[in-house]
Amino acid sequence: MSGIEGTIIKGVGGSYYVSVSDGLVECHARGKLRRAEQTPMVGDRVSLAMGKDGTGSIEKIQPRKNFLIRPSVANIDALLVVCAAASPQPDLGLLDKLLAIAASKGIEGVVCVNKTDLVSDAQAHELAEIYSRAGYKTLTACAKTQAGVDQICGLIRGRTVAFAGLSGVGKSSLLSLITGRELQVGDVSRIERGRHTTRHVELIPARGGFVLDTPGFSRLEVEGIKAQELRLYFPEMEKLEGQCRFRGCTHTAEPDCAVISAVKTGDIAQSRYESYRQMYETLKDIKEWEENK
Ligand SMILES: Nc1nc2c(ncn2[C@@H]2O[C@H](COP(=O)(O)OP(=O)(O)OP(=O)(O)O)[C@@H](O)[C@H]2O)c(=O)[nH]1
Ligand SMILES: [Mg+2]
Ligand SMILES: [Zn+2]
Repeated sequence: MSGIEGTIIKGVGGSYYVSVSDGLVECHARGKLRRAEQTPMVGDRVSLAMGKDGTGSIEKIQPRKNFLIRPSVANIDALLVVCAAASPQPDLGLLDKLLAIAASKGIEGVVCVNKTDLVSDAQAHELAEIYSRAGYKTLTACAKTQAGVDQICGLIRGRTVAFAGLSGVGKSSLLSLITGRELQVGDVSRIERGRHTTRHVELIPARGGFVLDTPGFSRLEVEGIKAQELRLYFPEMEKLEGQCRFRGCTHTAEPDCAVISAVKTGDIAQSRYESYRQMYETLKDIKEWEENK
């Protein structure tokens, strides 16, 4: 009876919808999972037992490769951090924060500059280049003309890719093109008043993998990262590890710091370094506060 494997794509009330090789099965969690305080999450790989009525029960949750808390989702392979070339203006601090969080969880961070129709090619390129030079896979796209959508599809190929970024950057617009499913697209004026259009968390099958819109992920906190490890989650700084005078250099105030030199020569983008400093200060304070408790 058991032995069917699948992936939870959404949870509604107490039910979970599990994608299996030949379709979708509505499931409930077994009491033994609840007693073990194992709550299934969207993205979980699970083993099912089928009941006579065609619904299933989740017998076992496979160990998670990683998970995010808000939104609550497991086993993400890549985080596509979407920004708009304009409208809304790019928030580089947020981009850098999302990319560092992804890295800290072992998730590949990829940058997508959308709405390239609103700026010159040179402007779009300049923005993208900050990230390609830092060592990220970087794409440009336009949901309006569908340019660049094929490259995003190429990124998915059998993997689970979460889309993140400020409200209004075009995540749902791109996802609609990729999945062929009509997702709610918001109008910018309403979004600018701070309301998110996208709400529930659901994996959508696409290109042999899954994609996921992450409403509210832009407000994510950097909790869980240690200040002294942050430098390892900025690839262009990680690359210079061991080249500063002091071992474990935090790249903030130490003399003969290879990172600070690289910022001066322009090899490391000023905006990236500023984001690092800002995150570092926040994380350092969290730690001190916890130690003084
Ligand atoms: N000019 C232009 N407008 C776009 C593009 N992509 C999306 N838009 C518009 O931008 C607005 C917001 O798009 P959404 O796809 O709803 O943005 P979102 O990132 O899903 O926003 P939230 O769900 O609120 O997080 C809509 O009016 C889209 O039509 C683009 O490439 N060019
Ligand atoms: Mg949306
Ligand atoms: Zn240093």
